[in-house]
Amino acid sequence: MSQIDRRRFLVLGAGVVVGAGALPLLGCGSDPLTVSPTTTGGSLTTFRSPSEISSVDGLLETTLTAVSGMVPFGDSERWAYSYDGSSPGPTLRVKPGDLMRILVRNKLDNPTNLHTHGLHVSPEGNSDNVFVSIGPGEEFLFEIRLPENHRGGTYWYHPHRHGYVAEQVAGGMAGMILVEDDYDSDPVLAAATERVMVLNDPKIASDSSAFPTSMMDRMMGREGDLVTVNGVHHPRLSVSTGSLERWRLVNASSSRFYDLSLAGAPMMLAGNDGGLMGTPQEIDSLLLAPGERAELLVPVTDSGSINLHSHYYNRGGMGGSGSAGTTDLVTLEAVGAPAQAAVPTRIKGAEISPPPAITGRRSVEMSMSGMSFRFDGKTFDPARIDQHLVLGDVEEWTITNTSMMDHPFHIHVWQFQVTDASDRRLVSPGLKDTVVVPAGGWVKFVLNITDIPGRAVYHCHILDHEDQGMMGVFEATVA
Ligand SMILES: [Cu+2]
Repeated sequence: MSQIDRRRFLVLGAGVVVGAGALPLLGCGSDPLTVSPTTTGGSLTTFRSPSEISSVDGLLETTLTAVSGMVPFGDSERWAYSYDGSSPGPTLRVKPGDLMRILVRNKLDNPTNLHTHGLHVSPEGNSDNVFVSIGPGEEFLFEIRLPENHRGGTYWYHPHRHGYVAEQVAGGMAGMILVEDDYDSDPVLAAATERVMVLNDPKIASDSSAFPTSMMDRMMGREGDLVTVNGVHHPRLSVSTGSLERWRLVNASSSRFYDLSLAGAPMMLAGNDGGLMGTPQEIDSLLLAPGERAELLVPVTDSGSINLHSHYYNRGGMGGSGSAGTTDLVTLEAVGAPAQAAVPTRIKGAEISPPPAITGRRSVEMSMSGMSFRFDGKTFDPARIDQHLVLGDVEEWTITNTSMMDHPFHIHVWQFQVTDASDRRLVSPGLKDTVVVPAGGWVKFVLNITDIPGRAVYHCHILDHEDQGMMGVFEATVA
């Protein structure tokens, strides 16, 4: 079926399927749907959004039960780790100043815990404390208070129990945290269609036998069998011309990098790890490493297909190929007469100030030796403090990578501003908590150590590397 025929079929179909106002994307030549459609916003579509839990009167209270077993997958099921049988888990929507009271129940055979990736919150006690270990059959109540001045943005949660992180995250335990901000009320932005997109690449199997991994998998960082968006492989949906899409993406894969591009519409980068930026900018491609987030604005002007692709990316390593070929992540079918979509040129209140004057410098080295993954020549030791930080300092960190593989560097509690990198395309104008340090290369960023004391970690976000020791401990103390 040609493109024109297909569009006509879609438009005709819209009138034929009365009741749902639906757009049947079914049975189009060599492009069959294998996933049962669900109804979202009155349109027939296979795109699914995770369920959502919002805070009420400053409190978000919920239980997340870590389980293993079958989860829905297309017309069938697949074996997964999940929260309450749902992968991804529910989206948690909160405001600055809110308290998140989350009871984690562990029904797995291994220990787990909970990390709120990107949130500027205390890493101690029963807050975002990765030193907590919840054994099989146990439960733990996390109470995480967002500061009143917390920046809005796209954050996420996942297990962070050292030694089990890659398996549990690759298996599907992850969910989005959206922190609302005053700038979200920008009228053009508020009129956009917001979509959460949790990217993962699970192994597809009917039991847990898919999960033990080879030494090579652990060295390279395991990758799954195919890519899913909110647990669905290559979802499609229909949109109207003249509308603006706001996509909030997280790379929740344990190792896979996504080199993203969009065909059929412009792609504008409006924000990344630490929230929106004042001026959205049109981009051709975006590298999204494990742990990173992006906010994309997509104005839908013409009818036809819009495709979000991920391209092959070589992240280095011995005999490894990085992520597999070009992959379709999401396909939109735009319908309607051509209509210009409004796009915000400036988002008031989201501007990022340049970093303050530097008061000190620090260097950290990421290295590999056989199956040993290290920071500054050492593997993780929770009893050792590797970096002593002092509140009030503004430090320039230089992260070097002496290995043959890219490693995404992530630090807890803080957002930083990347100022320079050996691969210039990795320099982002926004606030970041995760950045790729290229094989044989380096990244410089400024860390403004303002206000939250405590002990936490920095690590490689290829989670197999973290599990094998590529993690260090910092402690921030009052001067
Ligand atoms: Cu790594």
